[in-house]
Amino acid sequence: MGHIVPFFYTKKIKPWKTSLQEYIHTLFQKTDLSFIKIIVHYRTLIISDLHLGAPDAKYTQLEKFLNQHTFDHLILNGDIIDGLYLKFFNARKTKYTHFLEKIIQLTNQNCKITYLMGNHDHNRHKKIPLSRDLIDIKINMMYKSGDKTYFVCHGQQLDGKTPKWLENIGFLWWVFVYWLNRIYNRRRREQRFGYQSIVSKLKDAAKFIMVGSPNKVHDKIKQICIEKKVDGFICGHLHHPVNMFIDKFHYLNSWDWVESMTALAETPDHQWSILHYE
Ligand SMILES: [Mn+2]
Repeated sequence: MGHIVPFFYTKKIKPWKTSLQEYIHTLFQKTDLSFIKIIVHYRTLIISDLHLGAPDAKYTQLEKFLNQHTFDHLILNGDIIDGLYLKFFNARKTKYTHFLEKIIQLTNQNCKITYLMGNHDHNRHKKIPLSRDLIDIKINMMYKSGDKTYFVCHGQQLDGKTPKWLENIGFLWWVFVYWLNRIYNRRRREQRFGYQSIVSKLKDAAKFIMVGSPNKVHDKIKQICIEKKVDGFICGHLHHPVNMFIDKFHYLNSWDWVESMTALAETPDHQWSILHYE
């Protein structure tokens, strides 16, 4: 069966016309329109788990992402610096210091910056050029979004207590896993396969052991919301994106900048969403 061709297509088009059409078509296909920047303005942007200092930190992508948006308030919600990595390997200091300086420069554009300490930050802010005059550094905060109040913290508050020695062994295990993940994915790239994360699967398992099942996590979050008398809970740490309600409590998780490259964003009219770097 042949195709039914509308009568106007059957009309013969002059050869010069078709070649001009083709030329315009290819011109549009070849034109790189990425220079057109669509800048979206947000009231607040929340990013967490950057793990600066570790080899998997996404400096360039994060810098591009921050340039793609404008915002009045940036909340660095913990694990910004991988203190344990720096303690054990003491490397890449210049790279992360330089990057933090760039983040601090945002304050020149009237952007407020809050730094909430995560379990990997380990008081490293004392040794890096972070001025408390420019950046508000604390453990957690209350955040007002319209008529709702959120309790914001990195999320280590959800973990059980871990002894220091276990923390150090765990850290070295993750260094190994990330290394393995890099090698595995380099091979996959060579064979033209897509990215497949060994890390995220093992992280899920580890968080399950450390924090408990998702239901347990939700119970803890609910309990914190009741204790703090808030409407919602915002964290990172669990390396999972979340924008959901646990009963009447709004739970948001910003995921990370090691693998997923995501942020939580609040529009000026207090709508929350998860942004992905592309
Ligand atoms: Mn963490």
